[in-house]
Amino acid sequence: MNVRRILPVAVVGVLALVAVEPAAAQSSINDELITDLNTTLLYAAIPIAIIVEAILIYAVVKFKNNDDPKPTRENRRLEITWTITTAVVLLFVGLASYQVLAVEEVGTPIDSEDRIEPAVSEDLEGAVGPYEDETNAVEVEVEAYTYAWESHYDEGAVTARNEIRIPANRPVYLHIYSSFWLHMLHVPELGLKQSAFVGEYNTIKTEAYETGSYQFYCTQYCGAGHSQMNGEFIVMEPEAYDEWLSEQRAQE
Ligand SMILES: [Cu+2]
Repeated sequence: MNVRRILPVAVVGVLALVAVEPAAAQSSINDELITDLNTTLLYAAIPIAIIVEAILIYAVVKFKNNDDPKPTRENRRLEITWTITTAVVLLFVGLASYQVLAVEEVGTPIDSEDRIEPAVSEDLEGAVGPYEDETNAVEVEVEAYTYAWESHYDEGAVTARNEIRIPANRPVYLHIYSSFWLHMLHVPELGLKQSAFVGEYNTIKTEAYETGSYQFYCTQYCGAGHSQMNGEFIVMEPEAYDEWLSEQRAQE
């Protein structure tokens, strides 16, 4: 067996894997960014893994009956090659990751002059409002306490328990905080995760593509009632959301 025979097999294996990859529908921009990065890194990792394994198997087979092994002497060309190759791989991983981490839906929205004041009900720092040109943006306050969640809409005019509702296809800012020690909001299917601190808002941004009901829960162990800290994250049609909100407003 030699490298010339192993390499074509490796290449065909990678291509086959790429071909059978199903085109998954993404539920939110956050989920899309994270899944795409994962796929990109996987496609870089698979050929590297196959090449390394192929060289290993080749060496095992070729040198298995060597009764008089000689130590490898200094090989400058080989050392330069693997140093540069590793640097290129790490640079690729770093750049690909940075491009996603720098996006505010995965990183954190940062306050700037072209944003409006956040619509929040508590007198706390840290909340970041939508951009001036995001006229259809929605802001929801998410409050964690021991042991449940409350979502507040319209600066506290409407409140719901263990349920968070947002419209699809509109920018959404979730201002998360805790009224009693540390908790963490996690909506796995939408790629959302952020700590709920006491005395400070943490804003995360999303835009959901698929209407439906997703589970959310506390992912920071917080005490005896931790397992009850879950609820429904509901993505609604924009018109249905507006209707629901005005109905709630009329009731309260
Ligand atoms: Cu918890």
